[in-house]
Amino acid sequence: MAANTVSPKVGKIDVKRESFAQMAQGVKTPTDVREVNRDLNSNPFTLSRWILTEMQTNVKDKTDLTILLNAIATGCKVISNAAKKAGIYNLYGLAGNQNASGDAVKKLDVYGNDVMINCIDSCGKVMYMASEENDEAILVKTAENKYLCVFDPVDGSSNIDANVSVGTIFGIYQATDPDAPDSADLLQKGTELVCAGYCMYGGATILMLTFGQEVNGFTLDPSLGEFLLTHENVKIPEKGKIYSVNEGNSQKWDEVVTKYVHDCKFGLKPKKARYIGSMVADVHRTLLYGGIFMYPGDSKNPNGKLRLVYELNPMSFLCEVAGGLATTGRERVRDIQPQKIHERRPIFLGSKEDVEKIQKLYKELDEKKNEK
Ligand code: AHM
Ligand code: MG
Repeated sequence: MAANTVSPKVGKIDVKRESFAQMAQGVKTPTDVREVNRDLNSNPFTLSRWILTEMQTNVKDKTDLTILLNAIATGCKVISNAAKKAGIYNLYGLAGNQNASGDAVKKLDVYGNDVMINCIDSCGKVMYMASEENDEAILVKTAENKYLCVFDPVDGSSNIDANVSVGTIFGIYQATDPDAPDSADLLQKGTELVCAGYCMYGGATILMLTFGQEVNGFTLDPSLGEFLLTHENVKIPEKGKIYSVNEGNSQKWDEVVTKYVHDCKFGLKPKKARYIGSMVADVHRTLLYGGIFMYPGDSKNPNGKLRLVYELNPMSFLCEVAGGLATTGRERVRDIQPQKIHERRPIFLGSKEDVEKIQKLYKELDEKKNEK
């Protein structure tokens, strides 16, 4: 120690390091900040285990759906790995082209799309897929015509270069006639979804999934390479304290959205504003904390920005199963008959009471217009 140097004062907390084995036995840190879940360590509830259990109780065709879901989960793990290393392996930035919706495509979009297509293709149970990144339906000639998959491989990609959370959104439909393959089966209503989910690549990688009975969430344990059940039977609060919308578009909003957002800010109980600009992250927060996520139509884009088939329908399914609502303002999202793979619709999604309020405002506006 250098001469005249005074040692820093040592606080009262005696820091001890416990081994993983001690943690697994439930030994607490001196400050009791770390709760150890012994069940999780000694009896891990992996995604595969959960799928098989879920299938035993709720779903008939458990083998093929398990194979397909494992393929999707593998794709999500690979994309998660790439997202974490994007800065190192030159996956930031533009790929140099536009997708079917006219968005600039990022390198991670292209990589994520290849991963999802290859993983789903390899499972042999899906003859048709639709991706945000492909203009047309994707045909796997060698596969069985059992299921159809719709997905946005890397949603929120404008955020990628800033290391903000992005995610994969997916939905699974059943083929209407296995003996008569038809890409039109990709355009089934959201009410026909067999399964939907998203995987969020954030501080942790979390996969949220539903077959229609419950919404459950699984966090990727990087040391095991397995998704473990962490969010059981998620229920969205009846009413929330958060509103989430891109207010940069407010000049173009209609009177209903303008009034609703004004009420969120200046009502008796003002709400907090939170907007990430990654639908997966904004919806994930809405599912857990409640409130409303909106991407409304406006005077420039009457149908908003988000795509019905592979973004809105899967998210609406998850939200409804969790006890919330998802509407365009005038109709339930999942009741819409899609006409095209890439069509857009406005969306208001979240806590029941919050979404009902905007439905009521649209109803009142339409009744007033009809009276005239
Ligand atoms: P993308 O599919 O091209 O990534 O666009 C979808 C994203 C959503 O994740 C997000 O809710 C929305 O675009 C944000 O749009 P904006 O930047 O206009 O607020
Ligand atoms: Mg998207």
